[in-house]
Amino acid sequence: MKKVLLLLLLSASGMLTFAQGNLITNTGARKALSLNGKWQYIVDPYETGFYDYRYKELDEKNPDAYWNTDVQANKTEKKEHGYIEKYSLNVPGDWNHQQPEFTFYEGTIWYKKSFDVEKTAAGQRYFLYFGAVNYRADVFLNGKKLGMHKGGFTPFNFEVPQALLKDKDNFLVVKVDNKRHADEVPTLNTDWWNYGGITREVKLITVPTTFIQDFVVQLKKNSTGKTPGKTPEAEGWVKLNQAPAAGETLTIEIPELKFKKKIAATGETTALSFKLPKVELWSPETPKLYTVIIRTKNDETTDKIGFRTIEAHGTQVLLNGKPIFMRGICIHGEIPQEVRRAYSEEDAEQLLHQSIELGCNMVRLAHYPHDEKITRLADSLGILVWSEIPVYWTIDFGSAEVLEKAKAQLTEMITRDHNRASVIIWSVGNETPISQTRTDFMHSLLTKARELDNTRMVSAALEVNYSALNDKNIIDDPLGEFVDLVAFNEYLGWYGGLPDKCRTTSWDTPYNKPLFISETGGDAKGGFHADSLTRFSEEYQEWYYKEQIAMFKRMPAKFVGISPWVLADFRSPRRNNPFYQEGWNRKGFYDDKGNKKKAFYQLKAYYDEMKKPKK
Ligand code: GCB
Repeated sequence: MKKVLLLLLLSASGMLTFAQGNLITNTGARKALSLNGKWQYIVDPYETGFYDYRYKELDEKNPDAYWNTDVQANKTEKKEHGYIEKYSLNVPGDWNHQQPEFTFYEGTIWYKKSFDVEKTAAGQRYFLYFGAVNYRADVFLNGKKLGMHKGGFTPFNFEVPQALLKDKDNFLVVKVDNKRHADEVPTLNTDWWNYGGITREVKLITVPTTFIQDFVVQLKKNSTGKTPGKTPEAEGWVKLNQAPAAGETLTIEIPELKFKKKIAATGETTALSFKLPKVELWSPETPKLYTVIIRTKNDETTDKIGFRTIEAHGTQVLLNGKPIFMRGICIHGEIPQEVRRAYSEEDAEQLLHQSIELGCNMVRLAHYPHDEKITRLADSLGILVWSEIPVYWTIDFGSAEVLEKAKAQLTEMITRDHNRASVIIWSVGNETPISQTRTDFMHSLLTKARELDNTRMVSAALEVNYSALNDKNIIDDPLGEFVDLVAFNEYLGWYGGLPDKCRTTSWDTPYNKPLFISETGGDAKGGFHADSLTRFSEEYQEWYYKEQIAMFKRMPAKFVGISPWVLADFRSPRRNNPFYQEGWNRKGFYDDKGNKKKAFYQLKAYYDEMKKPKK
């Protein structure tokens, strides 16, 4: 009761950021004005543009507020802020890599963009859509606050009232603040770089008054049609932004399958269910995507969707009813060659093609939702995806408010990607320390994920205690009871002993569920060669994987795959060995220049072997 009361109070005071019920999906299919490109900025470490000298929030109309015009009304007016060309940043893109003085910056930067709109006839609505802003975004248009969003890796949109929009010179300002806080998600401590800024695309979307906000079209569980006499069956729903006029109908069309169905809308959300007798199933070998069109009287949206089923069945993972072994790799959303966040189609191509070269059929997009371009590309390349929210290490598990923040990010992640065939696992976190409070928190997230999507697996990367390692290790984290896949991070030979420890070590879990190694790895500086006992040498890392792979081959039958840590070296403020790390986590198979390390060939050989059908 107390918790509920607290939440009500918090939400009434506007402090809480719940997932937005109005998130628009499949935005690539929408008419939109791109607001990418150069934005002017003001660096504001003291947040002078937001608070007065008593540290009280400035009134909306206060001319000193940085969301208000920077143009002097007359020459006597005092103006202490201004946006000019000389100070501009590219959007999308983190600020850290764009100016040397921003490399280590954590705080507020104001972004400003002017734009013109060709307003269409009445009956249109406008939404400002952000792919992601790290971490807090306060958005203002023409001096009016549109809203605030927290969470650095998920999309959000705010409606722009028609009356606020001008034909010329709209003054759009976003206050971006990437300061870390103990009560945020992630919290103060992470093993990755806290890149700040408007890191993903921005656009102004135009939609009709009543429009298709979101929809799901997926194969029903256990309905691949592999069972004799069973026809593949799809189900899902279409969500309009508001209840439609009486008599509204929805049409679902999949032209290639000659499928077309018209149904009466039953309100804001209408359930779908239909048979697809001739559907070719999506899989890594045949990543078949179909054009799916959804229409109402005044609106239409088109997406490319693959149809497959995925489930944990006993101790196996079944894709379209058949057991699979996941040859995975963990990936950060970063392009090390340019020391920046990944955001473009080319970035997604680089990361996924490097993974394919390694022999992977799966990627774990760690430790936060990556750009939508990568899950879409995974759909067309046939790569399985583990997608995760940044509930990382020790966040404030006792806080009801933090739980709401994590749920908001989980909801936004699932909402954005629930039509991606590639995504097979929603992960609610990584290496969270065991306690009842933590387990309740994580359990609540797992329940939420299942409520939002019951067609995929749910999991979390668990950890092992290196100080209590035995020859026989049992993954019995109580969270194991609530996940579909028992996944754990294991660094035997890096954080615990030397790699030859793998020879006498075994792993199992008491849960009758598939077992997955969600991380394993060791640092090597690309180009540094020594004997295999020398830490940070390519030879040490190569030895590490030799021993690990021999151990994988002795894993119990419930072992369904691995996603080693990590595809490429990445920036981390925690890695300060001045000779080998210099601010980089060096556990990549590719170094920061894109060169393959020796360990690459170890893993590739193992994956090539695992690709061959078992005799
Ligand atoms: C882990 C974390 C990952 C780190 C990695 C490491 O277990 O999940 O984020 O970067 O270990 O290199 O220590």
